[in-house]
Order: sequence, then structure tokens, then C-alpha cells
Amino acid sequence: MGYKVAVVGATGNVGREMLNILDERQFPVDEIVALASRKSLGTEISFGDKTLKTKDLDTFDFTGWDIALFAVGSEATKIYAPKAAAAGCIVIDNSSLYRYDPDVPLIVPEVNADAIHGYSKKNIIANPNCSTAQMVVALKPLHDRARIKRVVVSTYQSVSGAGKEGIDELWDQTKSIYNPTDNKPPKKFTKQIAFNVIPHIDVFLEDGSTKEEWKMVAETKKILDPKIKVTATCVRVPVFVGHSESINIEFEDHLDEAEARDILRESPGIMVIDKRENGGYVTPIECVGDYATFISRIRQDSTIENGINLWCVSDNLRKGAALNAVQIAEVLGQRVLKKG
Ligand code: 11C
Repeated sequence: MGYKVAVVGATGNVGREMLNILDERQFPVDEIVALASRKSLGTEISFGDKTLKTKDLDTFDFTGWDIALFAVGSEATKIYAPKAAAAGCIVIDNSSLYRYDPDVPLIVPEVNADAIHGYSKKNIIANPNCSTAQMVVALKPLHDRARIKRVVVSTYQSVSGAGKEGIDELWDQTKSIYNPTDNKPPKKFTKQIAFNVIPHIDVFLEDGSTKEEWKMVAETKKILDPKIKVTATCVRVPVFVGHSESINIEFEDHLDEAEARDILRESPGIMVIDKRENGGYVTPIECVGDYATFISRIRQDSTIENGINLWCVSDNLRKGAALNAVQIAEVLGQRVLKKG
């Protein structure tokens, strides 16, 4: 016996990936429904070798459905997630709406799967921001060994983090660079993204940081350890898929780079590719479509007593969104619902 699963926002990049990953990982599905807004009604979406026609989210009755994977913005989530949850369907939400709610667990299964039982207060579980998800996968095993005091992270985030409009803008602008009569001014991003980098993701906050940077701080504390200090600089780069991060970690205890490499190699969800030679590291283009969080360039930071630097790359639509949501559904199935 399996589960009745709804994918909400099934026509978007993340919704489509959710369907792909449910199929790839053979999640025990008895019945599946693809839900979308009325304007996408009837759109055909692949689920393995089947084709699903999207149904109207607005009129859908979640009664009798076990799990809803939500991949819509916060505004639609605010309307439909409580409806689904009240009907007894457990919501796994990819928006930021519930992430900081103390009654909603925020889960990266490799890090804090035990938090799953907190779902019952609201029938909602939150999925973190993509840049946080891959970072905490890398930090967790190192924290267990040497206690992290402080993290300094700089991100190199792909345009797919900004949705289809972000992808289209990079594509159109890149083509238009070679055609001066076809000027494509920035729309989704604040400056030209083709052949450029933009140190600004999400809105500015009063202290001069951005919301994306704040999310990395707040979410790392909630998922991993509230005592860890994090400072982040988040940057958009002209890459279609795959977020990269340069991470500097300061520990309480000494951790040798060779031991850090061995620990990371043995840890769930991580693939270490770290040869100190030309090309002996991972770049975002190589992580597309993969499940792993890739770690390269592991080395001692000799400017502080107990420091390690590393490079971390992952598919932001997968580990950063759809895969993590499906992994949460797997934990929910194994530890709570126990039907599969
Ligand atoms: C980006 N990380 O790359 C963002 C996208 O809070 O789920 C995901 C935003 C979020 O633009």
C-alpha cells in the first residue's frame, strides 16, 4: 500500500522536478495529482512513463490525500497550505512562509530528520532555501566532530533560483549581446546578468544585508545549531542551474584537512571530488541532475587556529528544493505514516 500524493505548482521548474524525483526514487505512490493555477489547467506533465493533466488547485479537495508537496510562492501557499493541512493532508512546503514558525519543523534529512515529529502541530513541514540546504549537508558532519563556531559563506547562485523568468533573462540577454539592435534590459534581475555577477538576491534589509543572506543565517541556526554564527554574501551568477558556495569554517576543536576530507567522504548526501590538479574539483554544470552535494578544495585556513575552507556545489532545483522535499516525504513515510 502506498500514498496519495499531490504536487502543488506542478508546472513550475521545482514542481516538475518533484514529479521526476518521486518517480526516479520509486516513492510508493498509489495515486498522484498535479495541481496548478487555473491559467495552467489541463497542461500535460510527465510522471515517469505516464502523462498527468493538471487540475485546479483552487477547487481541489485534499481530504483523503496523505502528502502534498507545495512548490508555489508564499502568497499561494498562505491560501492553500492551511486548507490542505486542515483536511488532514501533510504539507511539505518549499516556500519561505513557514520556515521560521516555531511550530513548523524545517528539515534537511541528512541533518535533522528527527525533527519530523514536530509536523503534527500544524500538519506542515518546511523545506529550506536552496543555498542553506547544500551548506548544512556539508557542515553537519564537521560540526559533529569539531563543533563549528563561525561560518563565512559567499554564494554563486544560478539564475534558476529566480524561476523560469530568471532562466529566460539569462538566455535572451546572452543572445542579445551579439545583436546590438536587440537590446534586452534587466527585468527579473536588477542589473545585466549575462557576462556579469550581481551581489544582490531578494530584498534589502535594514542592516544592509539581503533577505537571502538572512535566510542562510536563520535557517542554519534552526536546522543545525542556534549557537553557530553565520555571515553570508549571496551573489547571482550567469549559470543556469547549480549553486556554488565558498565556505570558511572556524571550529572549537582542531580539525585536520585530511580528517575533514575523510569525514565528508563518509557522510550521507555528499560526494567529495578533491584532487589538487587542473580540473580536480566540481563546477555547477557537472552537478546538474544529480542528487549529491559536491565538496571540493578542502584545505586548512592557516589564518585562524582551527579553520577549514571548502567549495560546495549542488543542483539547486534538486537538493536545494525538489529532492529535499521528496526526502522529507520519505522520512515521513518511514517514521510517521508507515504505509509504503
Ligand atoms: C534564489 N535561493 O536562488 C533563491 C531561491 O527562499 O526558497 C529560493 C528562495 C527560497 O534566488
